[in-house]
Amino acid sequence: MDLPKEIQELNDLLRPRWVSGLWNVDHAERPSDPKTRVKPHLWKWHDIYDSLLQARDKISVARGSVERRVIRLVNPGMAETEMTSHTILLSFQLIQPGEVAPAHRHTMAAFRFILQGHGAYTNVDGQKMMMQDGDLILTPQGCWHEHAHEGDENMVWIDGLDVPFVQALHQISFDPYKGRLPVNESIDAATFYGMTRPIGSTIPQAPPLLHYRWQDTYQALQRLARASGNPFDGVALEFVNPATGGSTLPTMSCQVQMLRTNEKTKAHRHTSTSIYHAFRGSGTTLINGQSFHWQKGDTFIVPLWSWHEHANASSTDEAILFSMHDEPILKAFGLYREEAQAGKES
Ligand code: GTQ
Repeated sequence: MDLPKEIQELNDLLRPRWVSGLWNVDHAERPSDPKTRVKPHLWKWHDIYDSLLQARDKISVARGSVERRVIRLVNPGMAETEMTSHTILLSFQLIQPGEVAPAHRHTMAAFRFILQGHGAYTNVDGQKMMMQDGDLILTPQGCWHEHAHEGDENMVWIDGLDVPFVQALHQISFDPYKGRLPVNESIDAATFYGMTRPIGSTIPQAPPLLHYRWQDTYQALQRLARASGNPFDGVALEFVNPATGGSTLPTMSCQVQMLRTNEKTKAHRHTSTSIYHAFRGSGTTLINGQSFHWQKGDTFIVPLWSWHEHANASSTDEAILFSMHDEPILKAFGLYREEAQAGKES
């Protein structure tokens, strides 16, 4: 900006006092619509999986070296921070038979969505949860967690963490755990599942629900598919925290949706950012007029306030998208807005 001489002189006077005039604010930085550096992008499964395989041969997981064999999805608009969005870091993790990803805890909350393999478990504060593909497993902030693999084939899952949001609040903190994290045999998640507890148990309440099994999720999707759909998302479910009725985690909501054969949704946009993983099937998502074709294993991001609509490409197979959203943060601060595209055929 070319400022008149007297304004420049005034600014020069104020600068060493660590104050600044609001007249210096560029009006372009006050857009009527929210703006973001986050770019729409699609990561192909082959690139992610091959990166994990390359890392499998070169990175071994153990305390003292690398604690997690993790590949992060870097948003092309955020190369310098290597985050997936301004609120969420999405990564893929591979663990080999016999490996233990040592226990630690941190102020970031995490969820895992399991993609392939058998025989590994995550231990969260003593709850040992065997991982099966399609399962969703939560690690709320501050919980000790360790992953270990007792099976005989590689396991791969998605990690979603609220790292950039917690970082923006300057609240990152992290503690390693000394040794192996003990499994609490009395908190058998399979027995409790948040609904029952042994007679005589001294535990004051059922432990938190941290494990959402694919068989339950898929059954619910199939049941909903027979009943109704959502115009923007098809047959869509949000995973719920039964203790609060709210989202899975205070900062992140996890959802799953089925697009039935030939199903095409209507366009909408919202102030939250969404990341989708194609768990089954294939299709196309239109983001602000740009087509993103996805197949099983691909992951793509819809930045905030971007128009988007989904279509299942197949007339024979259903498509299933698992998705993660920063919507709870926006809602907590009264910043959530949603708009349906006007003038489109209903
Ligand atoms: O598995 O505990 O992708 O602590 C990033 C940080 C995974 C994990 C990540 C973590 C983990």
